[in-house]
Amino acid sequence: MHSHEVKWGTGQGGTPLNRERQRVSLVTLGEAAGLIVQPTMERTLIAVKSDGVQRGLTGDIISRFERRGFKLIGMRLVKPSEDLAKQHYIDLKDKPFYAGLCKFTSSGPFVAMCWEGQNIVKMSRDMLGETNPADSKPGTIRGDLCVQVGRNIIHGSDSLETAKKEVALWFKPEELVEWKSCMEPYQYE
Ligand code: IDP
Ligand code: MG
Repeated sequence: MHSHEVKWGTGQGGTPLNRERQRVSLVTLGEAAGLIVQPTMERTLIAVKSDGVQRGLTGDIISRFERRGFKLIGMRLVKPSEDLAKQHYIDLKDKPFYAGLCKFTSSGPFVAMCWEGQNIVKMSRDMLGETNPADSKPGTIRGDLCVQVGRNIIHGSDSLETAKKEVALWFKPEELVEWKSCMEPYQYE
């Protein structure tokens, strides 16, 4: 809950406790009416690629996102078609490694996940490390768990705009689950 994001009307005076009560009921009303959206909450596509799944690293990767405090709202284990892989990596279509990358991706298995959290697009990219594991710092996923750029085990959307496109590419709206985490008050103030 971000009290500073709630715009007050006039004349709400009274004790701090009363003001807090008013704030809470206004926020609840606003949320119920769909008027208050938490503007900094983001969704991103994180995927354990086939090398990561084959190497048994799916659990470790999920665990890192859970422990960081992000919320899993969609997950699918798939063997992507070559068309889907090509679409996913469309921005790289002119690169010499594009065909091999798409072929490898479509060999599956591939764990596509949608994660939600404040500022998650940038924070998850930081968790991944650099594209080339050789440049990735220890402590990052790629810096801890892999060696070569063509086998860098994980995908993460690189911008909010890309994230929206990629989440829509891998998930139908009904495959994303809206749920309230009981830990939220201990992760966000
Ligand atoms: P990213 O995964 O860190 O966002 P991108 O530049 O979007 O990196 O590249 C997508 C994927 O293509 C990389 O994760 C990697 O698997 C593969 N890739 C990128 N550069 C190379 C390369 O030089 N050789 C082989 N594969 C590459
Ligand atoms: Mg990328």
